Amino acid sequence: MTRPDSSAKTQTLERTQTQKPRLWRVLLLNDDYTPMDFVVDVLVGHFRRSEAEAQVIMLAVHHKGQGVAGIYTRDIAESKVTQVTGEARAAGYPLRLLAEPEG
Ligand code: NFA
Repeated sequence: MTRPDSSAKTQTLERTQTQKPRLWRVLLLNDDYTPMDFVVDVLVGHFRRSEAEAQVIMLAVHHKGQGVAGIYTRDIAESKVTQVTGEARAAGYPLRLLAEPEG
């Protein structure tokens, strides 16, 4: 919809629908050293996965090289990457994660 601004020299575009934020995938990357149990614990503790789901995702990453841990808005996705990477380093593991836009 358009309506005249108070000056009547310009018009303002109005939209009824709120824009949905673009979503970001948090990817989990395989490596040779991070224990499988640690990866499963990360998926349960940070990505709201059940133990069974976490096992499936972990094994898919182990065999295929990478996989999706979860999908979030940009801020949440980036803070998951930062938090989990920090936990992995603190535990002495090289686990890598990254956030990428969907679509
Ligand atoms: N490949 C790792 C291992 O054999 C397990 C792993 C899975 C690591 C998924 C990172 C991501 N211990």
